[in-house]
Amino acid sequence: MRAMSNLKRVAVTGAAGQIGYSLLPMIATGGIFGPNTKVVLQLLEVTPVLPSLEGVKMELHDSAYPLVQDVICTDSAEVAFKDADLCLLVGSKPRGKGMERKDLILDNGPIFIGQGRAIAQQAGPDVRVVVVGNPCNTNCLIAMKNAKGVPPERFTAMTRLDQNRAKAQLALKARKHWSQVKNVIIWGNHSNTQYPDWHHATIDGVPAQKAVNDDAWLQGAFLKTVQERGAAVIAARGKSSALSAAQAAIDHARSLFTVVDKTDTAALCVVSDGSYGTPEGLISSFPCTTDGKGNWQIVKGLAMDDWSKQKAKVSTDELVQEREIVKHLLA
Ligand code: NAX
Repeated sequence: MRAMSNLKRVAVTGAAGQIGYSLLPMIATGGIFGPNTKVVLQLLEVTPVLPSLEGVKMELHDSAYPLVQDVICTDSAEVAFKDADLCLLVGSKPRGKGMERKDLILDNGPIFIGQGRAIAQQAGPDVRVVVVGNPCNTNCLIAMKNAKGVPPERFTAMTRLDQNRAKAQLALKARKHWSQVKNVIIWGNHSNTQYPDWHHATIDGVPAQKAVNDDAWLQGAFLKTVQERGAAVIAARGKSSALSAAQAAIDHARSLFTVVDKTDTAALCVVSDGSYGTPEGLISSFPCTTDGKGNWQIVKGLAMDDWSKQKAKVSTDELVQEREIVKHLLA
């Protein structure tokens, strides 16, 4: 068995973006690998943004983080992913005015072909990949398919922000603390079709449905609030979620490297094995446990009534459509 290294190489794409700016300090202070593991930050940006990335590097130096060993800035995916233990793929093109989701998908797809290939060629033998850049599920699928020789299980996409949002909403409604909310599930796509499922959740040990005691709210306002939260933050802040997205990326990555058991499962978008009627091969959100060594398992056998199955299907149907749109990019 290989000894666990106390130095990790973490590649972050889109590192000069707004999520990057919140995320890098969290990695630098041990948010993913803990307070005893040193990190090398390998930061990727598009060429025109390199001057701004240099500014971020200056600030990382000026913070004199004890854990940070080096900061590498580059516009080459091959350099950024060299020997990486973890690749956080945050960078992608934003949705322009009047742009349809389909155009966004097609615009971003090619980025993840190149990055998938570069990961296969350059990353470390135990690499794990977390895709944050939207449309994250389908981008993850493209990267996974183009990373020849890298096991598909190494690729995950992020619905942790949706899970955290759902936890917070349930806690606020039940007048409890969010740390007392366990086992909220997110099914499907990181989009407004996602299904935040409270049926297996507990709040302070009490089934969420009982603790909330308002089925109309759960099926209506709760669902909509979580599904539309990204847009609500943009409306309020004038910018998309960054701080909470960075925290979710940290939570997601940390949950791969610390044991997660059935007492509070992690929402991870992983390659479907057909569980819960999700078509095989899609990158879809499931409730997962992890072994703390970077490996996840989908929790099996959870009951879903017809209402829940229908809600989840709407979202997995959307993923099927997205896969169809990018099928020419799936090597
Ligand atoms: P920003 O536009 O602030 O930053 C994105 C950065 O990516 C830019 O600096 C850009 O130059 C860079 N970039 C673009 N193409 C690149 C490429 N080929 N290689 C490397 N870097 C590249 O966006 P930000 O707010 O940071 O959001 C980043 C991504 O996260 C977006 O796609 C966004 O939609 C997505 N989100 C995903 C979430 C999730 O839950 N999965 C939630 C938050 C966020 O909306």
